[in-house]
Amino acid sequence: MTSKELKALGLADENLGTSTGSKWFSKGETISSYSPTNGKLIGKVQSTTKKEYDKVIQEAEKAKLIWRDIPAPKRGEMVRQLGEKLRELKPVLGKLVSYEMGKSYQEGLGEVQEMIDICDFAVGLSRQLYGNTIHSERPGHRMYDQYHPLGIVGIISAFNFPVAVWSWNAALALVCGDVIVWKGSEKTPLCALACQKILATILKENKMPEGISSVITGGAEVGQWLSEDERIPLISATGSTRMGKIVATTVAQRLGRSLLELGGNNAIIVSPSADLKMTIIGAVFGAVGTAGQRCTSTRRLIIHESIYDKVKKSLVDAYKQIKIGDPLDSNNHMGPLIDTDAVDMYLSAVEKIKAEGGKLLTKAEVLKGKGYESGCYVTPVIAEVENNYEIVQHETFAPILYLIKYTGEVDQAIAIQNDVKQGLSSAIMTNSLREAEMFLSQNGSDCGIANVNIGTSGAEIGGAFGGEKETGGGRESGSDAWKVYMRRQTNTINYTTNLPLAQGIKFDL
Ligand code: UN1
Repeated sequence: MTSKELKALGLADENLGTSTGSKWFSKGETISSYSPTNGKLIGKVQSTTKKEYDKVIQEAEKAKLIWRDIPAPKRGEMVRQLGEKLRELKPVLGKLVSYEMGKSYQEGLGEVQEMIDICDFAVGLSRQLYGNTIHSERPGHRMYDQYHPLGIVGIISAFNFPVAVWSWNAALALVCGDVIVWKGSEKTPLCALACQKILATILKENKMPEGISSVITGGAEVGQWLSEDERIPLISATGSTRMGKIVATTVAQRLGRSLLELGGNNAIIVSPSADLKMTIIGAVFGAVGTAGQRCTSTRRLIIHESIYDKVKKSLVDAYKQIKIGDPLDSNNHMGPLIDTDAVDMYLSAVEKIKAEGGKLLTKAEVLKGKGYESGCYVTPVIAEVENNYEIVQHETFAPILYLIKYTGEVDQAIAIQNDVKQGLSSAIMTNSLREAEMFLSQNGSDCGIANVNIGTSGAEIGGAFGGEKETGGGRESGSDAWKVYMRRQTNTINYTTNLPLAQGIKFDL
């Protein structure tokens, strides 16, 4: 990343960290952002102080009164401009994502493409924030429901999708008439600041006030301020189940609304009729893409015993082809983990697999030598395990793929697939219509995402994204996910001179 590229993203200034729009102010502690690709310092930012936080929320409170009065299609127009700007900046923003987070450049570009896609989606949505009309049981009465802006939406996002997850929330919240306050991950602060700069410029060009889009920076404490804050009706949080439980209980204490998108333990069922070529590509991309650090990463393969050995051999062969190294070099398939703490988690998971009786089919090691100086590069692992191992039940954010054998019919595989606490993404590779429909039925996958003949990761923007059980139940992005960003109001209007009561109740004076 050259200084010219950082400048193109507005990241050349000093003292970035907290912003209410075009105004930046930061007196907090310094956070240094190092690239996991080479261990080099990318930049320094300031974390948000409590005083600055309160200033941000005050500005947001003022701005929400103005923003909610702007017609939704006009708000959509500004989101359209955001999408246009992202198209222009896609190569350089994708590069920053790759450099600061460590995913491959292709995936960095893909992430910016998700941002563009959600902007497009939100622009259309800005003319489609529909309520229903309802036929009243009373004569001369009309009923309908309508959606109003909520106010301030707090967004907490994780390092693994340092720009896209914000945009899913931001684009929808903005067209819904909400103002946004975002705490990105302290592991990828520059990505967050770059996004804020882009949006703030657009809002300023449109002569919008400060406070429509704000960014705050810091660790769990800063997230806690958001969760506790009664001025913020909705907190949308993406990250670990551990974090989500803290956010959910804090927000629930004040009866606020939370939208949670938490951990997954995603499986692909490989049935006897599966197309093995597709299966291997889908499984390998799902397991090693983003170095296994997507919520939707493929963690488990549940393979029928009749094809188990064949699939196992093909996978081990495929893993031999995987090139690990600088994610900005398009010859490499897999980049580093986010930091050395993640490497420690990977190593400890490998130890647990062995201790519980699992068998490693590939070598688990931290790579050393030229190109691997950051200490964050590891080899992807395939392990034969049982589904009930404690470590298998747990989401490890690393490229570790578990192979589990099933016997009998597809219901056996579905039972294994559902026998975890998480419920985000799932898939079946099959050419049997009966198996596919069974998997998608009420007796099938219990996940928020269930795919047939594609892998577990790489969801499109048009669908609602999220999952059940410990994944938190929230839905973001497509379909009718927008409804959670608005408050619903039911209206009944009487255009007669009588006052009939519902349920036929008689009450005369
Ligand atoms: C995440 O990991 O938090 O489906 C989001 C996918 C991406 C989004 C993942 N579109 O893999």
